[in-house]
Amino acid sequence: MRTKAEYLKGYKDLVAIRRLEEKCAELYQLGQIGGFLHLYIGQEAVAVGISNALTEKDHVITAYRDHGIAYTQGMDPGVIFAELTGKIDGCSKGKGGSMHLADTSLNFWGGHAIVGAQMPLAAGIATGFQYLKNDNVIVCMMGDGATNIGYFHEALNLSKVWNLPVVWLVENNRYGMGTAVERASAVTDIQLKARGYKIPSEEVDGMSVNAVEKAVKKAVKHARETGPFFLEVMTYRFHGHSMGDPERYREAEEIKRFRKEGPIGILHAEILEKKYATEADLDKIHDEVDEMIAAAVEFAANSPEPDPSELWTDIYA
Ligand SMILES: Cc1ncc(C[n+]2csc(CCOP(=O)(O)OP(=O)(O)O)c2C)c(N)n1
Ligand SMILES: [Mg+2]
Repeated sequence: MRTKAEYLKGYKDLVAIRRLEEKCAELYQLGQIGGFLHLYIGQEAVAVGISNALTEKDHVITAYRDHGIAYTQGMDPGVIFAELTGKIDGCSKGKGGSMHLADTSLNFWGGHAIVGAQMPLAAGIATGFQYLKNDNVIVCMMGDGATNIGYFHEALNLSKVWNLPVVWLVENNRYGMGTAVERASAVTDIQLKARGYKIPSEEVDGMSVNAVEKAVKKAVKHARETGPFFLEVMTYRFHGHSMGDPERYREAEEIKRFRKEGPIGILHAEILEKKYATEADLDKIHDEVDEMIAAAVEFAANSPEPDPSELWTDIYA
């Protein structure tokens, strides 16, 4: 982000993801969202930074913590809520749900619930791009926990052997479910894992939209021109792993410390310092977002249930 308009758009996107997620928690508690629900609160700057950095040639794939990146890739919040609540106007007519938002017309190849499953898929998509010589790149997001999975090593290895146009992007939020990185990973400086496959890597401040945007731009350029690049984005999730997590594995103090330096507060202060907006202007952005989210929830509420015949459409078996 450079211009005033870009900063304000970035701020609005952060707040929109936050409100969208808060509303999800509410709908879950009301029993309107079934299955699992993994909130993105605290990690918003990663999605905003990634989408800011991408061009129409660039694509994204991720894991199940996918609402934020779906939104920044352009998925309408009404469509997101419809999918989450199992309605016909959802991106997969309500059949995918929270962990499987996807719309390839938005260059978004989806959320994936099997930890690490998106990595071989990303390598395959990148192989397709390379074969078609279309200059496209895919950014494959994953959690820290996913870097201990076999898929990770297979996908990274092949991506370097074939110099595929892929950016491996780890969202290191310090935990995989209730397990801290240092309890699950022999190498806690996760970006070093990429070096084992001769893939260049960098650590990035995931609380800063601009830091993520800058790093992703550089990584995508490398992927387009040379081959894979690896980013370890340091972030933190403010809520539990999924709904109903008793969170016995971390101290309340730790959460408080990260919340104080959260992505929205950081950008809020930066915008005021640059005099790009006043407090009142930023309050107005919050009001606009509240209206947008309320309209989106209403859209989903009014969307019909899928017809039972939909059970047999758009499936493989
Ligand atoms: C192959 C596989 N093993 C285990 C699980 C259960 N599981 C769901 S999320 C998760 C933790 C993953 O943590 P991380 O990759 O750090 O992502 P985060 O939830 O922190 O975003 C596990 C083990 C799964 N979904 N798939
Ligand atoms: Mg994690």
